[in-house]
Amino acid sequence: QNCHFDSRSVSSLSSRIRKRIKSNEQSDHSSEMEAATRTPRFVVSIEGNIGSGKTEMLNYYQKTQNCEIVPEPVEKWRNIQGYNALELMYENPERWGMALQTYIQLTMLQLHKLPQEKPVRLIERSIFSAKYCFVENLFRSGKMPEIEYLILTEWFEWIIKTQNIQLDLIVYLRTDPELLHERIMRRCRPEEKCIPLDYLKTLHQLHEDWLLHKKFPCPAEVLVIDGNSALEKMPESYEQHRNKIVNPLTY
Ligand code: D5M
Repeated sequence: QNCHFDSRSVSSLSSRIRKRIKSNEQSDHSSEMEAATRTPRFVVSIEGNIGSGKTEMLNYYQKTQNCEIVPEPVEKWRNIQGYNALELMYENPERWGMALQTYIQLTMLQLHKLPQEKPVRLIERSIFSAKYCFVENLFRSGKMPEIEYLILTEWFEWIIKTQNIQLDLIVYLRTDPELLHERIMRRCRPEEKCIPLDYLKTLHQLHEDWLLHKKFPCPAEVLVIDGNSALEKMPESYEQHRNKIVNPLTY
């Protein structure tokens, strides 16, 4: 099954969009903010394991006029005033996991809060996957002490409660870990050369638990796209789902 989007969720999605448009229209009368609040807004996060093709998908939709792209801030994680937090975490997760995850939580929140200029925003991952997949993985594998996990969780819950993070649709690029491992070895990012297959398998299971089995709170409808095709073939799937993803306001 390469598409997981039943008609019930589509119709509830459209009614949620209508409500959102209505509430944006209403807020027009009272709000001081100009164009940004007048435009109906829709936010989609592109989720998936490492190497699942998120960047390629964002690049593909970048050409769409009504759509803005917000990539994951990996370069920030690689250079905190000269420190490569991502590399440190891969080298010694017990020591650096908390530092990296605190910074990822901050930088993802900053992304979510960027003013939205176009009707549709595609964001690469989210503060939710950082917590439910990556932090959870560090904790469950015994690489993050419980006290650090609890502190991150308290921060996360406070952020979700107070920061009004909009997310309307999650696109899940669902890809077999074995294939991801091959792709990652081929792309040769220096930090990632030692990523074991087991790490990808655990992350895969956490994505499944979150987005399919709903073992963690799921903040939006989920559209599953099979990420196992060759990356050059993926545009066929992007086209098949174009309206749901980048034209949801007219869909
Ligand atoms: O992710 C880019 C790199 O960043 C990849 O090595 C995985 C890593 N990454 C992304 N998010 C996290 C969190 N939250 N914790 C730890 N490591 C993370 P890519 O999948 O290539 O976009």
